[in-house]
Amino acid sequence: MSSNISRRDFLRLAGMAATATAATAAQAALAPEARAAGAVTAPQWESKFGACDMCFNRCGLIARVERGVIKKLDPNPKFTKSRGMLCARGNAGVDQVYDPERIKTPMLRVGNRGEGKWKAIGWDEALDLAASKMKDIAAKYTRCGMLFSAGADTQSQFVHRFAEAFGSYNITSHESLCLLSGNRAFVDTFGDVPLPDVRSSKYVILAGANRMEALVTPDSMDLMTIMREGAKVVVLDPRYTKSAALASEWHAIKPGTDMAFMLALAHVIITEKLYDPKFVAERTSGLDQLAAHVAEMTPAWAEAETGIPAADILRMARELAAAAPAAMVYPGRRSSDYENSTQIRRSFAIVNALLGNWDRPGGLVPARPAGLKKVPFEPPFYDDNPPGRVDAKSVPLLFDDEGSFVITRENIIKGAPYPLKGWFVYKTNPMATAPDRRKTREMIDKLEFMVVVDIAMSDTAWMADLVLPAPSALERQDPVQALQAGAEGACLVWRDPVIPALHQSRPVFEILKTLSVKLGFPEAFDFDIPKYREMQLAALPEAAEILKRDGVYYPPNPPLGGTDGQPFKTPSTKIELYSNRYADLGLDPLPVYASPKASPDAGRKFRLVAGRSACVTQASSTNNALLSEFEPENTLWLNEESAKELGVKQGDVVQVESPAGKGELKALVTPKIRKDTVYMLSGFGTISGKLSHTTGVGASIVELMESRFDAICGNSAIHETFVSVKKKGAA
Ligand SMILES: Nc1nc2c(c(=O)[nH]1)N[C@H]1C(S)=C(S)[C@@H](COP(=O)(O)OP(=O)(O)OC[C@H]3O[C@@H](n4cnc5c(=O)[nH]c(N)nc54)[C@H](O)[C@@H]3O)O[C@H]1N2
Ligand SMILES: Nc1nc2c(c(=O)[nH]1)N[C@H]1C(S)=C(S)[C@@H](COP(=O)(O)OP(=O)(O)OC[C@H]3O[C@@H](n4cnc5c(=O)[nH]c(N)nc54)[C@H](O)[C@@H]3O)O[C@H]1N2
Ligand code: SF4
Ligand SMILES: [Mo]
Repeated sequence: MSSNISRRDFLRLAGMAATATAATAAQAALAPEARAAGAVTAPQWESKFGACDMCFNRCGLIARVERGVIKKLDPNPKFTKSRGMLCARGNAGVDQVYDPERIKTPMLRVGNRGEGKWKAIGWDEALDLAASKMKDIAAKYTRCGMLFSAGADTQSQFVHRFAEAFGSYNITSHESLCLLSGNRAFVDTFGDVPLPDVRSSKYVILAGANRMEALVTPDSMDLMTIMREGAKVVVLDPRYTKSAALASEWHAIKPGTDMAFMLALAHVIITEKLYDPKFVAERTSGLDQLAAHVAEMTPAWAEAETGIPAADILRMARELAAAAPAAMVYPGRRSSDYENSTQIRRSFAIVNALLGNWDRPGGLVPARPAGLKKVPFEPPFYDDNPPGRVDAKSVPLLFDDEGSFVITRENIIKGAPYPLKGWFVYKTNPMATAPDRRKTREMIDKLEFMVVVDIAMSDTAWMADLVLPAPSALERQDPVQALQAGAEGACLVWRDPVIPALHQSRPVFEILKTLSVKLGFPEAFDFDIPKYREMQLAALPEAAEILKRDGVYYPPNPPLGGTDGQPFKTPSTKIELYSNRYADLGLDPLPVYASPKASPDAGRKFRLVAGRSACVTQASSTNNALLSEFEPENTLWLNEESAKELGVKQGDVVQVESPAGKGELKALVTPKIRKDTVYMLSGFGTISGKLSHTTGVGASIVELMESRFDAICGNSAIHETFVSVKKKGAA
């Protein structure tokens, strides 16, 4: 909505930005031989394969490099997972490389925490310091006194490996702020996290997923294609998103009521016997209990909860069932919404199971074989360590390898069950992505040492003791990564530098390898990246050559249906409509619906929800100069009737307040959101002194969000906050 430049202008700007901001960087970037010989002798143009890193989709790309300067990024046509697309953020990847605000050298904090006083230091000093601080913490607080957090990245596996070798169980990632409740739900129902085969689907219900802006490849493009071919896409969202605008049908569902909608679908599907009887009898367990559970959950009942007309719910249930198994309740991705998100997502899984849309075209399909080998490693055992993670046993079904960032943070603040005093952060920015920024700050204040490896001075880096500069994905060599694309199968990508790393940046792999020597466990990193790739590809002898030739490799993809007759990885070996495991743990074995709690405070009338823009990645690409042309600041989406009641006009500055914090930003008065809901984009109102596009611009959504989490798995719950809104200066 805020975009006022065309796609063509944008692509031109992307090229120009590379030329302008790269002028000096170009000198540094030239290979030494080229510099010695004079730039004229360097090849004019080179095309090099890469994989985008502006989000986790890792779309295959071709970098056009002229004399050591990246001029343009294009999609790799052989990378069919993204259907030949490189999105706006992907194009703007050039600016991430040549961003003048990039961290250039290791930086040591010299002022108070968060004050922004830094001293540039050399790598030797930086890594000696990191090693000695980590040693001190291990000696004083055991090895579990260090927390390791790594975001979505091909090299994050090395952070996990390092943490294990170092001896800490405390590892978190972006996942407990993102998708764990959805994963929990599907693992506990299907025994696995299935993938949607959107391409062959005839009917898709998108609930709480905005695929036309929150891009997931190939799903986003496939939704467009199937609609052109006559498939139906239904969107349930309290906001009129771009997905809603493009869909066949949109319902402004009341936030927090999706489970009522799904249980009503199950009611219709069961009472009208629209389910797949053979599939349900042979492959699921608990139909009778489910039937009894949803007996009273009629479309009329769900209408009162969701605001969606009963006749529409009835019709959608019938249409969905008629299209099955080439139909789906889209499983979604981010599910860090509510305290009962695991159960909400279980209701999604259950409707899919009734329809028998498993391992068939157009339904949910199992992950396909990728053929990558794990690189083995036996972590040492330290007998003075505490028995488990700092967040262990905090919720009934924590994922042990991911834990819960929100609960870990709470326990660090409390110092219980044991003190945790050091933090190694790689490529994740919890100061901007974990709900309740003041709590993250409070946690950081308890630490004795914090080191952040990032490309930019994120708000998290801004709080650190030591900041280490990372190269972008266009400047480094990465291991092989397997990506899944529904029925199309897995594909493999890797990265080689398209230009030498700028400034003094060093990949986290090198940082960890050096630290592993200094800390006395060099065997954990007893390889370089080429050797590591070789080990990963041991079972795919032809893959390396094809990766070099095409920039992507497709392993053999067996046809769908391979799991027919096979047990599911659940305790009963069936899809569990009813979960005995949940019953044994004292959890509801079927998703039990309760109306969402009203605001505890009459003054705080609006539920605050989060969501994506196609031109912003999470909370951290907002400082990209090209992308900020599209999203220069965030605004508060406020329904026009609510605005009228509050006396707020288009563009007025409003004050938003919650028990966690407050913020000021301009109002976007719009019919595109429910009266009881407000929305703002994440990634603004930053505090870092080195994010000039976002610091002091708009408001921070994490300043407003309360610290809540899913009761079953500890995933953050970022839609549980009610806020008050008033015009600035109004009483
Ligand atoms: N351009 C872009 N693409 C991305 C990303 C990005 O940052 N930018 N991030 C990637 C990542 S990590 C993820 S996890 C995915 C996230 O992609 P999605 O899973 O699609 O998540 P969101 O964009 O957060 O969309 C959630 C939608 O739910 C709506 N909503 C809020 N409350 C409710 C409710 O109670 N019920 C229903 N039915 N809807 C509700 C919100 O208004 C919002 O539009 O996107 C991925 N793709
Ligand atoms: N308010 C709010 N909170 C959210 C969400 C939301 O929509 N709104 N979404 C949630 C979801 S779904 C997710 S997945 C999480 C994501 O949460 P985060 O993992 O924190 O994601 P980003 O905001 O993308 O932060 C990525 C960090 O990596 C840095 N970076 C980028 N490229 C490189 C590189 O090549 N090397 C290194 N070392 N660093 C690099 C960036 O500068 C940035 O600091 O946030 C969750 N929290
Ligand atoms: S969806 Fe866009 S940002 Fe994400 S990897 Fe693909 S091109 Fe890059
Ligand atoms: Mo995410």
